[in-house]
Amino acid sequence: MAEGRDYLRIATEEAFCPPEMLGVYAKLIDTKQVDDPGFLGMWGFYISSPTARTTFIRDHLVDVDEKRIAHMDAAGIDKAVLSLTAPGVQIMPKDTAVGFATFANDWLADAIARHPDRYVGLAAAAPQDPAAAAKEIERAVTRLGMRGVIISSHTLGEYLDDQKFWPIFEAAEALDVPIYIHPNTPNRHMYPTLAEKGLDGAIYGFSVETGMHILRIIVAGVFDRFPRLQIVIGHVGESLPFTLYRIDYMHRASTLSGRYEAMKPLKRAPSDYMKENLHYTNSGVAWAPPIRFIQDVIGVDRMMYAMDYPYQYLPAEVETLDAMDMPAADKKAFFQTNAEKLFKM
Ligand code: 1DF
Ligand code: MN
Repeated sequence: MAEGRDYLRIATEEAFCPPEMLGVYAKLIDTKQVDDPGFLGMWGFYISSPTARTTFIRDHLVDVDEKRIAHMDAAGIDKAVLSLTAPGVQIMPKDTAVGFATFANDWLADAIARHPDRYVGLAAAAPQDPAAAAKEIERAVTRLGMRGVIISSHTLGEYLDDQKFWPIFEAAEALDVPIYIHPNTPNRHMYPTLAEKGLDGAIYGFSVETGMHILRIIVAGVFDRFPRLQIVIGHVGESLPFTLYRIDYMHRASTLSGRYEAMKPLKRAPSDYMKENLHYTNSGVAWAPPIRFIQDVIGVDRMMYAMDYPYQYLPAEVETLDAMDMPAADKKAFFQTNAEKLFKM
């Protein structure tokens, strides 16, 4: 810890991939073997574009040693929670996905073993095979020491509110580890309208896709069935906290009028789950107003720091966040202690 600072900085949404994953993606793209225009649009670009930004991203996703540690040191990041970059194995054919999740988790465990004071990790899993995913989550947590699970929103257009995926929630709840629901590109029905104006990616489409996924999970009653389950969402809660009041109001209005077969009354209001089953990070948003807003409406103990390396590596953002006008105890919760508790660091 540097002088003048009484907190560690723990970054909680930090992406990596084994180099082999870029090879798998290149093949999926070349052979157009995948029915997901969001993936083809995003990774078709990132896999081969020669720009400075995309080259930086490729070079640093696959590095978990000298370059990444040097960047963490330069930005003053003490520890990182590493997770397989989106969409991870969720775009791969089922058998490939199951095998690659195991490979990626072993690869990450090796990296953590080389830098045990700097990294912890989240386990990848393949929802394409829910039973195998639950088993791999258990192996990765109990044998490899992973501190949670990473899921990149939809899996080939399917969402975790579908009960066939609930073994994943069951495993996470039983193991007492959180699931980080990271963005994926919007599903193939939403993608064209967003991509037409360049809005499919991190600028907006990621939040539309991922915020919807979280709401699907809430209204499906997942937290009534798994009341101790904890889910983490980035990008200042994919904007959901801002309209928390309206989500509650309209959920109540719709359930009272019985308008939707798929929207049944829940035990509690949506905002209750947002306050007791969700954790939030500021990934990609180095801006105090929405961070303080979430601390205010959700709770100081549920708002955590994330950089979103290597997609958004700006050491100056760390200084901006250090300088936030915020009580010292709340800033320490944000940068350090909330992550330590949730990820058992
Ligand atoms: C971008 C950002 C792309 C994130 C990502 O996956 C991603 C980007 C391909 O900036 O285009 O995961 N991100 O997490 O911020
Ligand atoms: Mn991210």
